[in-house]
Amino acid sequence: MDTSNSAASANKATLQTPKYPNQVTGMYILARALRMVGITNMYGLVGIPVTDFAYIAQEQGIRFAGFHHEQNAGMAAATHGYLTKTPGVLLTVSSLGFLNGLTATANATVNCYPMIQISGSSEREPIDLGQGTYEGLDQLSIAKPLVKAAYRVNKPEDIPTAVVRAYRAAISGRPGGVYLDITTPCLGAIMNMADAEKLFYKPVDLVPAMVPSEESVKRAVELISSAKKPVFLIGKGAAYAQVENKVKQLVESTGIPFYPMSMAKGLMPDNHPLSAISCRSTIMQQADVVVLIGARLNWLLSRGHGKWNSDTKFVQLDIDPQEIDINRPIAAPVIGDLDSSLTAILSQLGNHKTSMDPAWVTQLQAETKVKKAKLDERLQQNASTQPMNHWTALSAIKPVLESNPDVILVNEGANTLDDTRDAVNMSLPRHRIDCATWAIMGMGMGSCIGAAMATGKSVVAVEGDSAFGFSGMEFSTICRFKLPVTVVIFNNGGIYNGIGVNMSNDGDPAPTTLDVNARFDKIGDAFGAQTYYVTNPADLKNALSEAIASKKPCLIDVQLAADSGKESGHIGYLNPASLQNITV
Ligand code: ADP
Ligand code: TZD
Ligand code: MG
Repeated sequence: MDTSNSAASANKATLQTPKYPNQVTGMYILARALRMVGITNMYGLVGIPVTDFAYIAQEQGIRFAGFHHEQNAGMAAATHGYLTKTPGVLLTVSSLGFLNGLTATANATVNCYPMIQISGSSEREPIDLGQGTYEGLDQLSIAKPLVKAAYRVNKPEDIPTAVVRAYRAAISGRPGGVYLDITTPCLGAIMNMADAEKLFYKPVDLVPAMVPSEESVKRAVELISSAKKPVFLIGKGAAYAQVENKVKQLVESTGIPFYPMSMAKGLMPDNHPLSAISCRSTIMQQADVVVLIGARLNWLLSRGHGKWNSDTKFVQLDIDPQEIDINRPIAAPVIGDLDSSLTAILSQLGNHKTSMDPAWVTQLQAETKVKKAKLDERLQQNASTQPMNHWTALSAIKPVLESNPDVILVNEGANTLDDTRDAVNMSLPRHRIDCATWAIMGMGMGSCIGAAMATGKSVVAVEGDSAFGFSGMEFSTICRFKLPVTVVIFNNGGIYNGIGVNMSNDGDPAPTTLDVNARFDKIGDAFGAQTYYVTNPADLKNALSEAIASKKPCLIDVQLAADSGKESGHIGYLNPASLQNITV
């Protein structure tokens, strides 16, 4: 598209033609610099000024996944970062492409996932003077408040340094999203290959260990060993840090029960005898010492208030000192990377006797048994309901997923999220990826793609029909890349359900209403996937087993009843007080 010649004339560097291979441009330097720090994958959407760069990156051995929308590519990069402990990379064009991607980079920052968003940006002068250039936007200023770090590169000579800085910022300390703004002139600027070669270097110690102080470890160990009713509360920071072996050692050597947050499910198996996953309220009300391992005391834990006992003491293992004391006083903070902190705690704990009351474990185990029986009963009671509800569908899905433990489960929606999380036991670490800290919709297809590409494993997404809509077009990307991803859509015809009533009665759908008769399987057909439309649990079970076994893109449209599901799933209490009775 050529809307003006002013951009090209202002950018003298792009007017010259580089004589490859003696000369190279910023794009080549960027691709090489990314390879030098070990980047193997990039997710994005091309156009002016980054199309050539994506081609060169592919040539240089970076796998490039082209998407339909930048937010989804960003979700893929974030998931890649979370699963591999290396930054995922997102590539966007200027202005709206940048903004579309930035939503995912901001979400990654909130969730402590390492990623780098690289965006082309227009040349500075007309932006700074507000002269109306092609896709002109002061991107760096916009990104800054939403990301962990943001840098702009104006000269090709600076690219390798910028890439290393972005990498270190994304991954050191608390991981997060980093924005790297690369101007069009910089991407097109020409250098002699020989000079460019001198710029590259392999950075040393990219992820240094951060060892906790001895004093903090001593304080924590004394508190843990003096506790009568202790619990280890495990968050996705521990999953990210890949410390499952140390957590297992800690739990099994002390006999202390554990409680996993949603994405920490599977770090220790949900059906482990010391799992207290069903005892959330009891832990809040009765535990005397809670050890937070890579989990924040944020809204997902009532910020330490609500049901929590005001006498409960907290030990908190985290890499970020600013996380301490934010909602409740933390009696024993241990600041360090989890691997170092757990190593130190394990070596000290051996010298201490624990004081745990054995009745605490028996109590939690008895409660777990009762809760499990209730869950089984719920699944049983709904197992043959027609038309299906969420629990009918889950009674079919649960045994299939649990007998395929190495499949990564991606999960979003409201009831679809809450019920799937509660119903499906996980037994391996980093096998559950969901809408996480912000509880956002739209992470689904991107996360499937990121998970499949980062690990090579099979993925199953269990999606609400609304949730799927946010990223559904990327099912085409799943198909183009022939990924072993099965997308299961719970269609209850709406956000929360499909029975909303429009209070003006003008014939328009209600705000929560979508289409309970929609045939999502036909979307899959459009892209050549194996598809299924199922209306009963037996067909769903067969379809899911067959889909997983195929290791090909599959889409299963699960027909639910329109009245299945309630407003906001488990978190309806977060809605402001109702003004009038609405039907939803
Ligand atoms: P959850 O949602 O599962 O409760 P959060 O995202 O709230 O988990 O918390 C994750 C925590 O883990 C963050 O406070 C983050 O600083 C911390 N964290 C991330 N990586 C590490 C690491 N390598 N070592 C120590 N703490 C980490
Ligand atoms: N937009 C974004 C980006 N994130 C959100 N969380 C929402 C809107 C609000 N929202 C929820 O919190 S859950 C949800 C929305 C739109 C969808 C729930 O419907 P669903 O699942 O079809 O995905 P169920 O099974 O019908 O509850
Ligand atoms: Mg729905």
